Amino acid sequence: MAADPKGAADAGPRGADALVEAALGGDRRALARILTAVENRTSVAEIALRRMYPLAGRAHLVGITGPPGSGKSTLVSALIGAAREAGRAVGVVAVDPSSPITGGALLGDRVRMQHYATDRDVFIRSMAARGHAGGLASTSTAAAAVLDAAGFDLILLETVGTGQSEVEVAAAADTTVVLEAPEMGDEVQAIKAGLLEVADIVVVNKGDRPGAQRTASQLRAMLVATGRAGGGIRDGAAKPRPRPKEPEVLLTTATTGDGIPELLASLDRHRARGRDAGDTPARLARAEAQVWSILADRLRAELHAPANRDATDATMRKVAGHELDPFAAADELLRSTRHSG
Ligand SMILES: Nc1nc2c(ncn2[C@@H]2O[C@H](COP(=O)(O)OP(=O)(O)O)[C@@H](O)[C@H]2O)c(=O)[nH]1
Ligand SMILES: [Mg+2]
Repeated sequence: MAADPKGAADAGPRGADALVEAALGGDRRALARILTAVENRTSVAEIALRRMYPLAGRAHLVGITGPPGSGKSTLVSALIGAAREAGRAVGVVAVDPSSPITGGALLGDRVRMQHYATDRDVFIRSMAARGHAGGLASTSTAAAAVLDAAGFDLILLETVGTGQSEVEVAAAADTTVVLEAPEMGDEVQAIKAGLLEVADIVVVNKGDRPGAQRTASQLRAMLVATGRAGGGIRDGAAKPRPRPKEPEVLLTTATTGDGIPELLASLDRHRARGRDAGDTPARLARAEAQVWSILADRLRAELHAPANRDATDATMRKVAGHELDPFAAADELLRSTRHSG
């Protein structure tokens, strides 16, 4: 296998098939190359996902989000340790929507996780944002499916910031963990309300800091006040996602491991509840993110194909000149794809 992971993008169909079989056989470098293809949305990714998607669906997908500095990466590292002790294989996808270049902001995290560099049942991957809106959720979901098919039992999706796209990525997991830390200031309070809406489990990290207990109590009160029990959230184009149970609020100290076994147990309980319910809302949200994203890619490719490109450009110019409204333009473009297809 070539050392250059970018080479995956140039592999032909036969190369792609061999890559997938190698990854399924436990070749971690092949797995890394497939994830690069997924990130770059190349044809290798399509070949790999067509083969691997049916093999996935067993792993527990856990989204971890929260304000920068709350301790997400430290917590992920602690969770890896606890899950490995329980004999589980752990995949991590660290999603960084702010960085156009893989790795940038996450380099520090990767160094921190070097502890696991020699453990073949731990696979850590960072991913940058690519493409259009919604692309991030579908790319993360596809990466998780690849790791799932490759046999990882627990897949952690760590998101870097607290923007809408990160929330969508985290909320597409089976279980969404929202991290907070004590005394993080007023701006964070504003973010909190939105973040709490997607939480299945709320973790107050830095339990060793003063005020941690109080922060936990405040969060519990907020969850009751916002009536999370009867509410629902929106996942992109999906229907409101029912939240039948108020999230647990747990205290952890990621740096020492305090509270981590309890968090793992809470994750398992949430997963079990989801299984009983058929996993429907989160899994449907993931399916939709992937299919809508592929549809958008296909439609864009078709409208930019040589046969349609000039007409597409002309339509766009008419909209720019206010000769045509954007809805009429969309109608026109959809009709043109039906005729050419
Ligand atoms: N005191 C204390 N510090 C922590 C704890 N967890 C993380 N930190 C520190 O908080 C800082 C930010 O942690 P990091 O995991 O990078 O946060 P992230 O930005 O959410 O990924 C680092 O200096 C960590 O060592 C904790 O439980 N207690
Ligand atoms: Mg981090």
